[in-house]
Amino acid sequence: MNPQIIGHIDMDSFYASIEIRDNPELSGKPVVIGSDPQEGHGRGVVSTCSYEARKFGLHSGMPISRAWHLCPHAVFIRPGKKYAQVSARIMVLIREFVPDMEQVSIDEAYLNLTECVSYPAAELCAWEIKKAIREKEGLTCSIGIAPARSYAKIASEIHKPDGLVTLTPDTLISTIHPLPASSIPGVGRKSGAILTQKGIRTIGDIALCDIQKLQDIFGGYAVRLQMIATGYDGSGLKDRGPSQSIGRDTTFASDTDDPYEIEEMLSELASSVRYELIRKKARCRTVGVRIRYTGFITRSRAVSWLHPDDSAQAIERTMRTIFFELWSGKPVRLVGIRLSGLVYPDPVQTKLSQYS
Ligand code: TTP
Ligand code: MG
Repeated sequence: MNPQIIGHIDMDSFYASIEIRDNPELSGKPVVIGSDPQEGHGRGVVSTCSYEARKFGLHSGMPISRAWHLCPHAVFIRPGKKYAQVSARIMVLIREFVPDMEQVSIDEAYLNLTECVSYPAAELCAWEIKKAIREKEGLTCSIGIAPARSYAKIASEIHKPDGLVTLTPDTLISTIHPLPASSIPGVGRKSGAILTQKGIRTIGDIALCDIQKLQDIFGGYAVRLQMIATGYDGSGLKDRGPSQSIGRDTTFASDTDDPYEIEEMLSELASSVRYELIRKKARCRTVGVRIRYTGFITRSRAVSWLHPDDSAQAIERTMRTIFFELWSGKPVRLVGIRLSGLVYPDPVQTKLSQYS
């Protein structure tokens, strides 16, 4: 099995960027999303702010009155309702490139990039995701790629906004050790300040710190913290219960532009994923096909049915339709098929039907 490659994607100043996109006059200005500042007397907090506003010291969670005093000429906007819809569209887009993903907040997801096999290939996939989000949604994001979840999250922060940082097993330690200790997920502003007081400033300092000292501050989290700092964390995507999708892909021994060869391979993959579907006693709602051309340009599309199905005809027919939509005639390196939106039999219904 290949060693895992994990990605972390996080949209840049998400709510603020959506407002700026929808009102280009705001571009380049400090924009603050939050409650009404009432000329410095407002209650409530900053939800987020543009990177221009951050130059004045503003950040999420700051009292809105303080934000107003620090930057009274900023444009203050009340949070809108559209953010959830934009988020949902972005998550669908990301899933087209990386079906095995785990959304963790409105603008953040972990990606299992292991099937890219190499770090350069994972990076190309990340560039494509960034490009698609920019073209389709007019927004930028930052992506980190690393051997584990925690390092991917650290990496995505390094060159924000619009960053892409890859930490390979070889560069991991030398890159993360000089970073502030608060770069580790779970070390908040407050505990970061306590660490600084004790002379623990960087991730490297955490790695070398006496565990007892860390336990005094972080209790049970200290061991995990030091594990991350020393480069031993291996966490991947969280187990999300019964699998929500079944996917297979194959790289051709040599790249091919023969549509019959490609179709035949897809057919084989389709019967293999269908076998797995039947074995799980599940049906699926969505069939997705992925084609990676020579040079790693990847095209994928998914089609969903109104009713879940498990028949070979439905899966094959949908697979072929998508394939001919995606097919450009150029040499192909890899093809894949994925069944998602899995529906499992309701255990209560199944039991009842045994008696009827
Ligand atoms: P974040 O990803 O934490 O922040 P961000 O996307 O605005 O900025 P960054 O470039 O640093 O990633 O949060 C995503 C959105 O969640 C953010 O745009 C607004 C909302 N949010 C709140 O409403 N309150 C909060 O305290 C935080 C942290 C975020
Ligand atoms: Mg964000």
